[in-house]
Amino acid sequence: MCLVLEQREGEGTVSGWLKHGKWPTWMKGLHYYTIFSFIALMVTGLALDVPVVHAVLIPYLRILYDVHVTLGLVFAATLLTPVLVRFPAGKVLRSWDWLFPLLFGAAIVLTGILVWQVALFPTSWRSRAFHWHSWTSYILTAWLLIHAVYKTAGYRPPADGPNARVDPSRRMFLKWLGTGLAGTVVLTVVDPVAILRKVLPCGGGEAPAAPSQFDYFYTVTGGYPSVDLATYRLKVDGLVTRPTTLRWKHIMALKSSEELTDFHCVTGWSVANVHWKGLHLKTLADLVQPLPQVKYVHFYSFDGAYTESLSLSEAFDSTVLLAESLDGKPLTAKEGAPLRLVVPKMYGYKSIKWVNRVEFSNKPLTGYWEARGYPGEAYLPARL
Ligand SMILES: Nc1nc2c(c(=O)[nH]1)N[C@H]1C(S)=C(S)[C@@H](COP(=O)(O)O)O[C@H]1N2
Ligand SMILES: [Mo]
Repeated sequence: MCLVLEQREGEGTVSGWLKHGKWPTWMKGLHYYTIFSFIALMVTGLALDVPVVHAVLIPYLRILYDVHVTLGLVFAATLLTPVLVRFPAGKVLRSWDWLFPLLFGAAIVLTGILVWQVALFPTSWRSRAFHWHSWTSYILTAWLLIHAVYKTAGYRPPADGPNARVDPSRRMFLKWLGTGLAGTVVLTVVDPVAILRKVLPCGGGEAPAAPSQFDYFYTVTGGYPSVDLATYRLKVDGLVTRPTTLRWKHIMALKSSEELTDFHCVTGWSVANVHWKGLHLKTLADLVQPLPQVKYVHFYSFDGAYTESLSLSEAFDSTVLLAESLDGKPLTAKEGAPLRLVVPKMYGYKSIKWVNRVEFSNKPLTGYWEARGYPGEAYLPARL
């Protein structure tokens, strides 16, 4: 009888749940859902972020990306549930238990949105947001682990310490969430780490990254192949009148063009203002004279695994280059030397590195990533 009365006294209120140690089932469920979805977000996030893990999970990256975004959006919604919960007078919760996940959760969600909505925000925001997205996630993970250890050990913080009990009114909750969001915007726009590196003589060791520097180099074969320019050959064949094999000096003698573009990998990182130099596909086509029935251009890499394909009109777009130099320097092996495709209007996976064969064809070819679920037409979403 007594038990029933006590339960009723605190029914539906946070104070009641805590006082009687009885959280309603849905609230408990939500708490565990948030924790497990965060773990799932970390696992899928790591798969997308860490090149070594990335390389192993290649066939699943597309699905992992979709799962990551969906889980992230639901995670964002669960962060907002305290807005809906009634906090009556006398409620008791520990401040850091709320403050920390809210600040960092908000930062993670917001940077995630900046990364995901590639078309809506400037490229420089996207690249910074990508870094902050990982850092805030690692920090929240560390906190989550500490939190879990303390909770399982049954630790109760002293009443007057930094973990003292507080009264998280809805207003306070919104303030914390707002601080997280505002902090993220400041971090993303101002990029204090870059400023610190400039200001502190000892800060960071390496010189600050130039805006167009690539941080990530991808390969699907576990290595970066290299070739001697003296023995390098570019085969241009398929349905053409005059198939040919070009030596490096022939390629260098062809008319070259330059492009200043942003580069976006579908997994979230971007590089702003990349300066490419190379040749147009039209220049190659003029050499070999494709037959009228040609509809596609296929590209092959001497890494032995990667392939890509564009429709003839996509390939002849004036921004598409077979690039031999990046920011005024010849490509390095990691960057795809000596020749890589650059398709600025599409996601990075179209930009195949280490190209040694260009084939004009009337049949479509399923490229490396296309065989693993990525769309063949990889146009970036149009900027609004
Ligand atoms: N041969 C080859 N080309 C490739 C890749 C690869 O793994 N192998 N990765 C692609 C992807 S997914 C991207 S985002 C860009 C990355 O270019 P980077 O390695 O120069 O940063 O190269 C593309 N071209
Ligand atoms: Mo990519």
